[in-house]
Amino acid sequence: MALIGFPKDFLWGTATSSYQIEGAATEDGRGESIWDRFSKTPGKVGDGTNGDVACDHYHRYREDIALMKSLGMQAYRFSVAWPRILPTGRGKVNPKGLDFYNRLVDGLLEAGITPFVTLYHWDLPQALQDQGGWPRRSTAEAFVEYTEVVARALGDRVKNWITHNEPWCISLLSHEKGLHAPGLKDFRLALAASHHVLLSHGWAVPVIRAASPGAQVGITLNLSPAEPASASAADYDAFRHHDGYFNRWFLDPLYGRHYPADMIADYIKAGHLPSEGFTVVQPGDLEAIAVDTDFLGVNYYNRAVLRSDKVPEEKNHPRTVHLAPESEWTEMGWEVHPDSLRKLLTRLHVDYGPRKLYVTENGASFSTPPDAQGRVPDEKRLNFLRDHFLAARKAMDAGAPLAGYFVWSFMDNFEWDRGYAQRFGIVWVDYKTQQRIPKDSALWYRDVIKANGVQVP
Ligand code: PNW
Repeated sequence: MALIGFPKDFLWGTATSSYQIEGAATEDGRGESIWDRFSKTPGKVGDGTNGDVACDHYHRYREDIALMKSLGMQAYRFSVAWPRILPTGRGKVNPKGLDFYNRLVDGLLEAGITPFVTLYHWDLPQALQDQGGWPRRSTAEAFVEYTEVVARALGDRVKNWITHNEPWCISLLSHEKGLHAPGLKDFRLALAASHHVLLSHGWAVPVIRAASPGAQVGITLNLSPAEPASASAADYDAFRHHDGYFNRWFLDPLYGRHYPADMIADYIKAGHLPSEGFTVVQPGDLEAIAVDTDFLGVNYYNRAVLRSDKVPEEKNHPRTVHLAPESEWTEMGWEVHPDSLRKLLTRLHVDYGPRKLYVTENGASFSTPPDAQGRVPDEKRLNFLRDHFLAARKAMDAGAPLAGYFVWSFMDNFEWDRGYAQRFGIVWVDYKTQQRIPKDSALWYRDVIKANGVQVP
């Protein structure tokens, strides 16, 4: 056995988000979020469930922190529920909402765990949705007000901030495809939402810095490393479009370029933008979005292989094809492809040059119930994590400034439109008893953290 080591100050942790774990949906003055509304709309969540109780983390956070500590976690990425802080999105602050995150942060620091706070992981106050939500510019203004409240309350102790989780999901998955709240299917609204999410990031960064001296601030994107299925020009064009749609549309403006011209042309041609172009962009917006950040957060799950033939159910985009029969697939139907993480991190370093990178999410859905002895043998997840850690390590050898890794997720939780059917946790959650059982992958991860490296044969 040999140890593939990581740098001395490399941060190992796990990630969660508020709506997926907290429960206590109507407690202590929390307002309604778009995910409360969406998940209770029949037909939106596969197994008909919602986040009313979830992992009951709102009441069990002390035990959860103790479990993290026992597993040797060095960092924990969680999100703040906007409707706990400002129940109707703007205006009067709900002190009980802030109290919860104050207790959580204090508990983490006492346990020696570094908190990484995501300000927006999808639970928009329903009241703001009723006024138009992210397609409206006023929602970006509201986000900055909310950010200031949270950064002032926690900024003395929290020094790592993520403005948004996955702008592509917030805008396109939710407003174009309609699969996530608010469940709209309108490409123009989706593109307007994407701009206002990025704009709100740009405006929020200086506000966080002012309230939290010495803060490290970044944004998290879900990125889709892609490749053409063949060397044909048509497949290359399918790849170009996919890369523009998922990756460059967000990366280019964040790193000081305009929205990609080839995508604007595609969208005008398809009728998703007016012939004048991306008219929601106002003077000064691109400068705001290109604000200097300390790190880029990367959520990586799978790659895409593109070919140009269109399929009826996906009229808007070239289809993704599965070309590798030898690949393994997770229960989400996602291909296991660790080398694409290496390529992605290397590409980000070369093409965009972020000061630092964090993998803010990476993990796999495999459901492996406890055996008769109460052990949870999730060998597939363990192998998945090991291979991805090693791929990330290779990207670091190629110069990618990766500073830490957050496994998705600390525990099984509410997997959005899939409900509780998909389990991403390294800790098993029994939703009847709320018992937590560290899976084999969690025990293995504890050893990785302790050794600050991965044992390979
Ligand atoms: C991310 N897609 O979501 C989220 O940040 C997590 O909250 C979530 O639990 C995790 O990944 C696992 O799904 C995504 O359709 C959801 O491409 C859907 C997609 C991507 C990311």
